[in-house]
Amino acid sequence: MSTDPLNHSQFEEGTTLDRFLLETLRGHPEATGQFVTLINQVTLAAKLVSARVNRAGLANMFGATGTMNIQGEFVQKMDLYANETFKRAIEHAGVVCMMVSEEEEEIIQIPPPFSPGHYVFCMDPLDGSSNIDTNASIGTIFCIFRRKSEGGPGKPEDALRCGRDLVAAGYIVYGAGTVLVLSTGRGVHGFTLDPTVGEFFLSHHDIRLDPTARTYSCNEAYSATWDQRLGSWLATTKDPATGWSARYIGSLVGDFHRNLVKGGVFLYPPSQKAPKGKLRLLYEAFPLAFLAEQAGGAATDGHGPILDRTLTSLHERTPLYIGNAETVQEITRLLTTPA
Ligand code: AHM
Ligand code: MG
Repeated sequence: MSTDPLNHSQFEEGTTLDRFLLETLRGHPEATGQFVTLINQVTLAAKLVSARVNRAGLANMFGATGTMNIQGEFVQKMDLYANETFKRAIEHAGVVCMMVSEEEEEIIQIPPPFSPGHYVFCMDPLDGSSNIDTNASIGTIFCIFRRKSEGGPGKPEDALRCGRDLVAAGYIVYGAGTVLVLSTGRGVHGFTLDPTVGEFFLSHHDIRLDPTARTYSCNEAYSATWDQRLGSWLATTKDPATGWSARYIGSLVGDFHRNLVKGGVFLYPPSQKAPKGKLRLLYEAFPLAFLAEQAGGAATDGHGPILDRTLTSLHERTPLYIGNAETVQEITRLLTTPA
């Protein structure tokens, strides 16, 4: 029998996420029961949010709440629902010492009477939510650190970390179907929710980014104020002989998922509108960079690998170039070469 824990033949049709975790984490002493419990709570919240996203038009959940979040963006009703749902599903389980959310300025502490656990859960509860009224793909992006502090409530140092400290990352995309993509540092795997039985089943085993794909995703309307070297690179993709095409939803999780499955590169450079980039390092760039590297791709901020960065503030923003390794390296080389 193969000793490779990720041998595909081991995962017959109908492998649930739960079984996959139990089988792949067996024999890894660092994987405690707390980790599996945390992922189980994440899937519970994902099922609840998925059900609500599907019914949003009927449940009066479309549209904005009328308030702005700490990022200066209009909060959608579904943002709040997703934030509360993930918090409530996780906080009582005794598996995290704190959480961080795009929707909350400060660290989220675990309220009494619940006990703190080993992990730190960071999330964008509903990425791309401004697209919800149009039925486009949106999703939850998350990453997980093992705590650094010794016990008791979590501390800022548990989240202000280097991306290389991550132990797991993933996202749930609520699209035509609901798919959870997860990596615990041993490849990237996708699980599709069967809503009729309420289970996530393995559907995308060991996803690899297609290195030959020539698709880019970016908001090209901002390109006039990008670094000129990037503008020149973009111009070269317009030569029909190069075979490039473009796909952009305006939902990071939807765009990234498309590129992960079909191959491609996503760019969100600094622009006049967003001089430091728009995306957040901790709960957008870190998790997707972890997944991209695990799938054989790369992610940089235009200078170096995203995962080499150390977070200096919870909601720090970053430029992001992510996807096929070769294209990401080419763009990074261009941006680090003096003009
Ligand atoms: P959000 O987390 O508030 O939804 O914002 C991030 C979203 C990303 O999903 C997407 O890639 C980006 O904003 C789109 O921005 P733009 O409209 O500037 O192209
Ligand atoms: Mg987001």
